[in-house]
Amino acid sequence: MSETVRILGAPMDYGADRRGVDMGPSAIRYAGLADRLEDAGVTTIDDGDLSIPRAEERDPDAEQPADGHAKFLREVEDVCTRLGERVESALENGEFPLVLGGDHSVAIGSMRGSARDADLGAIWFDAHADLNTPATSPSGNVHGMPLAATLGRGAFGDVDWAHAPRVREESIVYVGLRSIDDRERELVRESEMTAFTMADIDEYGMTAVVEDALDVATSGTDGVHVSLDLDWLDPKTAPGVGTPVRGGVTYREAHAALETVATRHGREGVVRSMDVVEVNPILDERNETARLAAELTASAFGNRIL
Ligand code: HAR
Ligand code: MN
Ligand code: MN
Ligand code: MN
Repeated sequence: MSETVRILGAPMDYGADRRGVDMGPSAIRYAGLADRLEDAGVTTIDDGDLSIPRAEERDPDAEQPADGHAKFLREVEDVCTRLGERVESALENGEFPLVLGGDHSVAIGSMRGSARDADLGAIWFDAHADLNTPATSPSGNVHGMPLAATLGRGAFGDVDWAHAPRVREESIVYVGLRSIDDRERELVRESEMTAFTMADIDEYGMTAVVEDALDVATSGTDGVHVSLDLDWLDPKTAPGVGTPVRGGVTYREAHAALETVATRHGREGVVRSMDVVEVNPILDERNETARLAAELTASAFGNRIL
């Protein structure tokens, strides 16, 4: 039986400084996402986009935690609550929720929905650790905080992000980490998360790293959330992102990684949900990064040449 993927657009840019990432869902669709997924043998249903008020209409500091800074906290919480409900109902229908961001704070909603009825592991394909709390964040941008929020770490004021978190630190794995704030480095070191940096990819190769990551994320969990931040790739390959970091994953490595996920998913059905985030069409070159996002998503569902 073929898998049904429900596409959920979350055109949110509250979590990032560079405007434009709210156009990500349109750009990824326009780049042929549904066709690429059909090539992979998947049936798609597109839910369209969540309706999200423009940032200009809101005060980023209307509600702030006592200690620290987290811009548009209420707005992000509202979007993530609605998104989480959509993710949860897709899963209840037996569908695979695929969330298109938007900045990476949408992952708070994706993971909350995906973890509602399951113990969830996660693979974080990203240049960044996204483990800041409002108190440690150098920017106040929530896209640098989704893992902290999901784990129930840090004080987010009145906002109880995680509710009952069913994502445990030891089930979260970074792949491709290469940009980390000083205080975040301590948090990652002291945590029980597994971190494969770019240096680990150099040393062991992408396929071996992703196999190990899947072993960790599936161990003792009911399924895995795959979070794909396009700034994971090298900016020469994926220029359309707000926070590029050089020394990233190559085109081939990226496909190899998602193909490894697909092989394991095809055998064991281990992946429950996915998000594709941080595509910024304003900074992109001829929609290249959005096209890559569509292709890599198809690779994750088993698209192959032969
Ligand atoms: N660590 C920095 C901060 O907290 C940069 C945020 C990360 N940007 C992202 N997330 N695109 O992966 O502000
Ligand atoms: Mn990120
Ligand atoms: Mn339920
Ligand atoms: Mn990132």
